Amino acid sequence: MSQEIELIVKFSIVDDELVIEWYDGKESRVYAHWLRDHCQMPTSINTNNGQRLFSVVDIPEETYIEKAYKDEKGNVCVLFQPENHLSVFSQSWLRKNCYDLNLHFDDRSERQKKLWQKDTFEAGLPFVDFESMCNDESGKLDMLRLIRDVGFVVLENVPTKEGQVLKVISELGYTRETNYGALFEVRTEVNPNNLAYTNMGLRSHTDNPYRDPVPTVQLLHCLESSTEGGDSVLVDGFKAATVLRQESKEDFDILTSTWINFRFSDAKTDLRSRVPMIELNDNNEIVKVRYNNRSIDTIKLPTNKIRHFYKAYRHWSEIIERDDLKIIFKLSEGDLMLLDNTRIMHARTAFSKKGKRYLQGAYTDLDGLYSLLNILENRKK
Ligand code: NM2
Ligand code: OGA
Ligand code: ZN
Repeated sequence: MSQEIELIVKFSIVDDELVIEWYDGKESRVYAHWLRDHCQMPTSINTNNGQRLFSVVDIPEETYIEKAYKDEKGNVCVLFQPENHLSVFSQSWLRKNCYDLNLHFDDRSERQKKLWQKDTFEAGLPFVDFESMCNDESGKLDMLRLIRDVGFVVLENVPTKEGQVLKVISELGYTRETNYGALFEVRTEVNPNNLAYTNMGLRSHTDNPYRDPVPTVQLLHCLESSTEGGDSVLVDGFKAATVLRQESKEDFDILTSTWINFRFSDAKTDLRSRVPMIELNDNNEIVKVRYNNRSIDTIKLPTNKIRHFYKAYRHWSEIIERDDLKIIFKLSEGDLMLLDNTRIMHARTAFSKKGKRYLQGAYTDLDGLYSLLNILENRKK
């Protein structure tokens, strides 16, 4: 007898549901329309690519299960009327997919993350060697898992020559080109269009909140570093948001429900967005933070909301700057930092005019990186 047959002890039809008793005492109740919609037969899904061939409106509204039985292989066969449509489900498919046993897939919410603060990294930052990331599947896997779980990673020993940010992206996904170019140079400029291109300190921020959708991963590669100052600062924005929620649910609710405008403009560009600073999913879990004090556009709110908003906004900005949440370190020449720009806020301290600080930056997106991560993780199974 195969393993398949042992998963389901018994099943029966009760009203519009298939009721399944599992080997471990659990019970599932599966609604007829859902079961019909998830039919795995070649008439329902393309056998090569797994894509569904019909729409939910093609399923008769009056669909019901006429009978259900096990075939000789232990598969569960379900006959749907009025279509007279037979679907065959393997027991393992049902176990893996029954909606009352399985949480939906999620790689973005706070629930999936290892939230951190300063003391989390007392033993050292998450470093991965550049060569092992390029040449070794397990190096890539380590790096992608760190981005998913911790939200950042520092690649070490990246050659200090130009264009390495694009080389790293080509190993992982696709470049997200913006008005700043496919690649941008972060160094002091005369008359810059962005304060990043000065020697000023930059407070903790996420990049490009004025762009909708935002670039979800930022890369910064340090090619030269001989100035005083210019230290890097990182804060886990999801952790900071949970602190805000603990300290004042009211302030948290204001920032998740108030949409504000961000803007960036120069001679060639006028980017605008209207978004909340903290974004939740349908389960009220944090999925995105956006913050950049330099790029918040005029705040326009109803009169009765403005004071509450400012109280919450000040509270949030104060939490982001707390020392116990921040890590501070200096990127060395050859270090390349990758950040989840929907979660991690970054900052830098001001630096001296003496010496040289030269970084190259670029953006990519989490969807491409997570796709590769899923492929590599599936290979391990
Ligand atoms: N740069 C470095 O999002 C921002 O405006 C921060 C971005 C100019 C691409 C700086
Ligand atoms: C940026 C930025 C940080 C740095 O370019 O977006 O925040 O260390 N730079 O210069
Ligand atoms: Zn930045």
